[in-house]
Amino acid sequence: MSNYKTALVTGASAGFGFEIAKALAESGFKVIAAARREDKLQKLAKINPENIYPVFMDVTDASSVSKALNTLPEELREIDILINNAGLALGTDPAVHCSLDDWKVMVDTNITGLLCVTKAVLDGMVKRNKGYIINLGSTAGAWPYRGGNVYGGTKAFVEQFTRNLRTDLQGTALKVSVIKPGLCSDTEFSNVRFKGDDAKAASVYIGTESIKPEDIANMVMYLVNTPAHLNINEVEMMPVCQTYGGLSVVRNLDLNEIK
Ligand code: 8X3
Repeated sequence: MSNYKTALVTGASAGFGFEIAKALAESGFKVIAAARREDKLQKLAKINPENIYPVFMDVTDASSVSKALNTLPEELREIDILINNAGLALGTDPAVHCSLDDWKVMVDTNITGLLCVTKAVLDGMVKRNKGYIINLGSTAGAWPYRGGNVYGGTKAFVEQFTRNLRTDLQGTALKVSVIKPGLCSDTEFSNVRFKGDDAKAASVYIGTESIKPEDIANMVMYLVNTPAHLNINEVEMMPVCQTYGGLSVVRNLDLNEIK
């Protein structure tokens, strides 16, 4: 095990966050499992009550983040690992038909939320010269697809912020990585994206063997156990059944203005 002892995982109530928190706790880390849904956090905590400490946190609200961190028991105050996992997608409509409110929610959670939590732990990590921040990006941040508009934009932010954060931390022992998964099943991602239309959500994965939350948790465990001198900057993951879309061409396109 690495010399990291304490980990904070956001979005720990389901999906990647749940599995990452579970895997870290099973490996002996003390895990602060943060999310808004306390009932689901309690379920997680029951799996490993000794190592999982559930906390209510709304990552989009800096005061909620600081309140949660300020009320941690003394032995959990020094956070060594931050897994910035909380995030969501809403809709796959083309930009012209999207709701501005949906866009704002994605920006709030995927960008502002990640920044609120990062800011809250970074100072302590730098002072102790010890820490590892792992951000959950997405292939959507690197590879555009129809309907990915703002979701992909927020994940492009996560990717570039990770690089810039790492650059700013040069000269410290801190590590920063971004994991960019492609198609992942067995999470609530598509159910949230399609606003509770579970049939539509399930159809995304028909006939695929997609990435599972356990695959992401395994990758996190690999990263946190790398030797002190090694920083894995970026990990892009896709299931074997998925690959790049290629560039598309519309034929006989009408370029005349509609009067
Ligand atoms: C999840 C990958 O392709 O559904 O971030 O946007 S994708």
